[in-house]
Amino acid sequence: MAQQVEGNHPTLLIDGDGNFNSKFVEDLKLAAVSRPVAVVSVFGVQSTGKSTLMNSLFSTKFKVMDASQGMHQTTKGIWVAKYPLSNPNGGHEILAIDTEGSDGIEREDDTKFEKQTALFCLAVSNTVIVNMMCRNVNLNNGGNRPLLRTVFEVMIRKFCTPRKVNLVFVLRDKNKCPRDKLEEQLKEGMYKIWKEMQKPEAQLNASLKDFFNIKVVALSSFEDKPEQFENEVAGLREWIISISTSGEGAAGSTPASGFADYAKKIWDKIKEDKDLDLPHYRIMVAEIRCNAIAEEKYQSFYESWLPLKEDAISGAVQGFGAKVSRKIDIYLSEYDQEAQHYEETKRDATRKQLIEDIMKVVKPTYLSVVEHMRHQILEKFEEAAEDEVKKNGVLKTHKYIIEFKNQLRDAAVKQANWNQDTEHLAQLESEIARAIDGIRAANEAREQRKKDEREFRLNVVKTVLNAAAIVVPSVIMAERKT
Ligand SMILES: Nc1nc2c(ncn2[C@@H]2O[C@H](COP(=O)(O)OP(=O)(O)O)[C@@H](O)[C@H]2O)c(=O)[nH]1
Ligand SMILES: [Mg+2]
Repeated sequence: MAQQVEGNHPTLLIDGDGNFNSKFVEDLKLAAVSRPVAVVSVFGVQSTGKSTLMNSLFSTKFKVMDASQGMHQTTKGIWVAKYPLSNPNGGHEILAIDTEGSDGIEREDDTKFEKQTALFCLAVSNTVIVNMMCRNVNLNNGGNRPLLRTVFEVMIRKFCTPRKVNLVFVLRDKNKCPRDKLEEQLKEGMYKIWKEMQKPEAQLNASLKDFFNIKVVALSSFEDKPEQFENEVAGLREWIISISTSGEGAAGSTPASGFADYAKKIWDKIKEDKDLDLPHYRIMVAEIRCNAIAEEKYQSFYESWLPLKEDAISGAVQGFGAKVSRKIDIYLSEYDQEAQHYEETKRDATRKQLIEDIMKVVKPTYLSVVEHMRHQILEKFEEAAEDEVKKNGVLKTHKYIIEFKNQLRDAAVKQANWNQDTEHLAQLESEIARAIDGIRAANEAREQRKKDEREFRLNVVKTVLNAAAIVVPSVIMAERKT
């Protein structure tokens, strides 16, 4: 299909017959890229300078019509190229998508591919550029009205919950008509389409703004004022990259390596075209990205937790709870920072899962710390109990329970969803009660023994005395006889 290409050279993503080129990942060397990808695509009527604009914006080499060969379609299908200046140390990989354009005579009777293309671009892009000539803003076809209708319908019918796409209208060949006026006319046209469009029951009151961040810019002519055009494009480039990589319209950033799978899945669904139920891009991407971030944070936590675990297993660690909680906080706040732009419900669910996974690691050690503390307290109690009984005749257990309560507080992991303090306390109380029973039983046995010994001694004395009572008088008698 496509020859080996890289960098700013484009590669075919979907050909004019709707075949998906899975090799585009190799062509663009995307497989190993873990950075998120931001996608900018372009729509519009054929031969209005779309490919020229993308080439100026992203230093790509999409095919441009050679005017000397007559007006004909140059970009068949959907093409993709990498913006070569993506920051290699971070930030986003920027992909530019060029489409063949609408209303070309080549597909006069067939708007199916055009709709499929629109749907595909909306599903995978952070920013969609709608390219049109200033002078055509008010025309039906030149003003992209049929295309816009398609785009809006696709957006409202195929994505059940709103996802925001930056929709940037680029008006070409700036003329004397002020941009504000053009913007007003353009928006009027859009709101009219939106109002007239049949909406699904659930979306009757939906507003255009729920789906799109709409911006309008005008550019000087590339043909007549090339320098001005380049200067304006430089500003536009910075701005488009910024809105595509941050804020609402960027919420769909997916790792470049995962983009291929997603794009393929979307295209397969679009081609099946049964009542399309696209996996919500934002949610799907949030799931992929948040899981990846959570996995990384889990690993980092795990590594930094091991020494603490070793210490805890070999004996109770002073301030165990605070130490663990602090560590967890570090990785959770890193997660929050890195996942902040992704869809909220997925982000929160993944965060909850991350905490649960961390707790699964922490809990056995926490329990062994608690057990260690309980044993120590019990030993302390048993040692002191003997003395206390001797001194006061009573056993005071309260202070041991309080001490254990304080220790439990010290060991508590604040992010944990378990709280078994009551059980731990009950266990210590019953162990102390058992110990008290033991001490009582031992005391009673001792007392009994003493009593028995006393009685025994008394009996011995009595027996001796009795014996003496018999023996002594007979001895006296015998003495008297002698
Ligand atoms: N008037 C005018 N012509 C342009 C502009 N940009 C490109 N063109 C010319 O329009 C023709 C079609 O350009 P191309 O980028 O292939 O259009 P596409 O079919 O929309 O991708 C080429 O001859 C370009 O040189 C522009 O800003 N103004
Ligand atoms: Mg083109």
